[in-house]
Amino acid sequence: MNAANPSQALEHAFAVLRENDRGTYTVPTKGLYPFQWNWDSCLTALGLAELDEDRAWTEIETLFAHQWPDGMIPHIVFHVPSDTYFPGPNVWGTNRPTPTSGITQPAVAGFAAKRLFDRAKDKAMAAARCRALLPKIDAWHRWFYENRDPHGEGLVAILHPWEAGRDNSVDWDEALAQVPTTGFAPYTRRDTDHANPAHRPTKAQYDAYMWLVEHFRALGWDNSRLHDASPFQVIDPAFNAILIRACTDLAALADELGEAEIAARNSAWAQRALPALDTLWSAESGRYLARNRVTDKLIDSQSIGGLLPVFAPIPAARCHAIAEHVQGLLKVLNYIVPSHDIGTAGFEPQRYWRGPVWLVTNYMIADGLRNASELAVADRIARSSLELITKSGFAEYYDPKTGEPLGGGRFTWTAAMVIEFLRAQEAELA
Ligand code: 9WN
Repeated sequence: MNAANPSQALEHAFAVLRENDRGTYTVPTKGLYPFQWNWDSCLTALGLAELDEDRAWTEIETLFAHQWPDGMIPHIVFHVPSDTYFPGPNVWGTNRPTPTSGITQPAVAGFAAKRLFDRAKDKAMAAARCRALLPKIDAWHRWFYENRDPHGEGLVAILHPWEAGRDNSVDWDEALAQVPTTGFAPYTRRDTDHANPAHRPTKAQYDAYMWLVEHFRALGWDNSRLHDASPFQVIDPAFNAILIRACTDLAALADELGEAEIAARNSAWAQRALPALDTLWSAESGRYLARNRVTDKLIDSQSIGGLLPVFAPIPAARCHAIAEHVQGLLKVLNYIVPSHDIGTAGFEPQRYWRGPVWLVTNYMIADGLRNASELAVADRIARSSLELITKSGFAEYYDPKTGEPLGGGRFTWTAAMVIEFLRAQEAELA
């Protein structure tokens, strides 16, 4: 379904959200992803708010109703059974009242809650909903720093590529090579029934994903043990930057609502993490690099993970370098921002997180650039995003050279981001 003009695009985006709405949560797309995903839901709430503010808060509340006793928010909540996705609840074996996965995802909830609150037409309702959510989001942030930064360096590690939300990024290749790929139960993938296998992660990557799941399950999903027991511990600059932004936003929100302790704690986490994040900056690459915590080595990969930190309050000079880098990509690509730089090792324009464009990462980069007053580049990213849906509809992701739609169709967070980009465009014209 293509969208020729802004009002049509908005109607199409609302239709996709309605279609994927399951009452108290949304699915990313039917078939390929039939459950609730963590960061999809939080970003989708921004689009839902344009339809119904109450429903937008419910999206985040439903996710947080499945918080683990230790504070973790799982990356998938399996609300109702479905056999169209693998791995399902039995493989995870987390023993939760409503089954969930056992790993987490980027911590966008704090950012989303603040944005919803700032824009709320019904401020009294927004304040009440936020007051209930604040301690839960705060507990999740604490969980990150306690369990994923056990040695107190200010940066948290992901223990599974799915946690980053950029499943098969080139960033993980080196660390994933250290994960065994034998000794787990035979399995049948379901993703390749719904999307072109040539555009999805490889079998070798899935084998390592499954080894890690079985390893953590054998440790009883005890988060106090998983970090040190994992052969895969990677410090992703994007993941850390999103957490820093969430802590910063939660601190501001808590302050506004008179929750001084939560405000002080989250502000302190962000202040401690920012200089630590800066140690990942590479002047040569003009971006941040991931670090393999097991080997203590920086990972030389030219991915979008190194540009996404602009979403956090990083120094202006770093924002400017990232803006110039993104601008430069337009000389070699029709659509920005690719998940991996064209012309560098590992780039594949159609394979999942190894080259294609996603509207959610575009949104976070554009938001950060806007905050840093890099308006021209932010606008250019928004334009590219809207050109993509005009040409190719509401796909999961797009080829940065041709704009071809890839992966799942009628995708929820793509629709939500279109609503966001159109909203910003309208505000500028007003
Ligand atoms: C694993 C739902 C999710 C997104 C991720 C994206 C993809 C899942 C998968 O789909 O991951 O979590 O099975 O491919 O990489 O970012 O949240 O849209």
